[in-house]
Amino acid sequence: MTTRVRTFTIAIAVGGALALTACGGGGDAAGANGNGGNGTEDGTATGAATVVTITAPQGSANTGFAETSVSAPADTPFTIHFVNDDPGIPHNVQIFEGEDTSGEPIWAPEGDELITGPAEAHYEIPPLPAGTYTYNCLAHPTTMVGTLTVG
Ligand SMILES: [Cu+2]
Repeated sequence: MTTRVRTFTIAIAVGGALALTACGGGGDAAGANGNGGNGTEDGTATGAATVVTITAPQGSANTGFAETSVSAPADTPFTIHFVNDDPGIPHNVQIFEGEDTSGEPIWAPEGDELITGPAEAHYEIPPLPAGTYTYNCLAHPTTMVGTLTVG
């Protein structure tokens, strides 16, 4: 009879505490699935890669990127998903430290490659220290420009 009392106690605990889910009996499968969702949320927050989308809309040579400011985590590799929605016009994204874009970019696509819309590219950016950066398009550096905040 003492065993039954303990079983009840465990069932209540499973309902309220995620830690005990793994130890629960097969009868609690539905509850375990529900709790699994919470674990996924935690994993996404810490383990998934950051993807930053930067879009060149039609006419962006004159009007600029759709996103004039983006952010990324410090000291962590991230991906820029560059979407060129400008038919027949080549664009890209390159990154400069600080606000001065007169020198060499700290990151640019291999071979300074431009992609002609409609097209997409995934740029793998290495870890950057916290700070403010500027991105622009090699072909239209004064009109297509934005701020990347890393931190
Ligand atoms: Cu451009």
